[in-house]
Amino acid sequence: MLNRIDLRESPPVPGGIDRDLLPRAEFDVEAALEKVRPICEHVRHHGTAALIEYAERFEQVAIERTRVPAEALRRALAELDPAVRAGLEESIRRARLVHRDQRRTDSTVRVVPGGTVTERWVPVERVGLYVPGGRAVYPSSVVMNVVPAQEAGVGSLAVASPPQREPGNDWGAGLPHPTILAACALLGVEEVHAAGGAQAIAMFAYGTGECAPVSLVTGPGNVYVAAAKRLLKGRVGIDAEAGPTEIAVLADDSAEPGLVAADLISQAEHDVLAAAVLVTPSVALADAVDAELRARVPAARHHGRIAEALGGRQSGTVLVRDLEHGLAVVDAYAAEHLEIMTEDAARVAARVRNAGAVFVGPYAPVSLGDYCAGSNHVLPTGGCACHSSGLSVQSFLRGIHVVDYDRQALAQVAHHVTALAEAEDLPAHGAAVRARFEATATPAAVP
Ligand code: HSO
Ligand code: ZN
Repeated sequence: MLNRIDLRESPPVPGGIDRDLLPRAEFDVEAALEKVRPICEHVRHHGTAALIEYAERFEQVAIERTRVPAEALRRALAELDPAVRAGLEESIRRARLVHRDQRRTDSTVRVVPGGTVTERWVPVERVGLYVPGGRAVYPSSVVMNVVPAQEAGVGSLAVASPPQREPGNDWGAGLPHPTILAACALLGVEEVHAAGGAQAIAMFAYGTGECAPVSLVTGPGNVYVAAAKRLLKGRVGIDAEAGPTEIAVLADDSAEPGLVAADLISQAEHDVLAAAVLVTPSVALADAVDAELRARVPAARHHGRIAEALGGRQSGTVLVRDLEHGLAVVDAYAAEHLEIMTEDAARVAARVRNAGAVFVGPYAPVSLGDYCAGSNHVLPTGGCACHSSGLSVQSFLRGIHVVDYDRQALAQVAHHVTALAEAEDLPAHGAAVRARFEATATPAAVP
């Protein structure tokens, strides 16, 4: 079922593991850039009119405005399935617990007497959260984006999600999916726009008559959304260019093959490009997981895309010499989600360096984290976990250094500034410091 990559005999390379041997999806953001550029320009110059035009062209739905009326948000919440509402409420409650704890407090360091540096944490003023629509309707992603932004203290929050053509009820055509609207209403988000794809990102970046520009855009999306983020980065901040979802499982003989298979399938369910990777020193486990997959995939509702994802070059079983080697492989792979299904899983998990999120032992499947663990599910993909983190309160804050030195404290260090400025051939830098003392100072104060 899964491609097998046998690294047991592979010689070490500089850095330990040859990443090119590991499975990984092609996600060609570069190629999408050229398609996305004119769309962004059109939104920049024509605002809402461009968004109306693109809703017609890409979503085949006529809209008159992007802003969702408050009444539609209220109605969506009133009509939400009570079980889904209860699930979302629990998801929100747990996410708030975890994200509230991520808040930062300002701190002041007294560098010298009379000289302090304070780090002040200031929330981004206005944020745009993109929530995909179409095949992927994820109210859980509304929770994962909105909760950290709110806990960070972001004052102004706008959500965008594509307008639906066939809403499945009698009132929602041209609006985002009703469950998305209901999730927004539950979270107290009042500004929601029916806008999808690259054009939604451009709406946030440039602003339109209906949507004020934002400073930061977050949220997952397809390759066009990722390309628009890359294009407009700088004009707006972005969280990450989210790629297809990934699960890696580091497992030994103690793992239950049925659970490993169930978890690989759970993320393969997202997308034909989703990646499911098993890393194990046990050929017996690899064989047993394959057998479980063969039995389980045909019975799954989305068996077509699951089979394609599992059979794709981005998925596979990597055979390693031992758990030590396995840890080196999962670190080199830097999965979005990494499950540890080994003996003494907590100890093994503590040694992982690169992963978006780590799930420890048989009772912490990735799908728990997708909805109700309290952790965030917007995580770095495509190997970016070796340098980036998932969405958090920190993503919505800026740390501002406030430098406060008095005359004495500046005098004490002035000669060092002058020397460094001279070394960089920037004498005006040194002069700016000396000027403080030349005008009013007694000569003795000048170093
Ligand atoms: N596993 C996805 C998130 C998600 N799963 C949303 C279900 N709904 C990426 O972390
Ligand atoms: Zn998921």
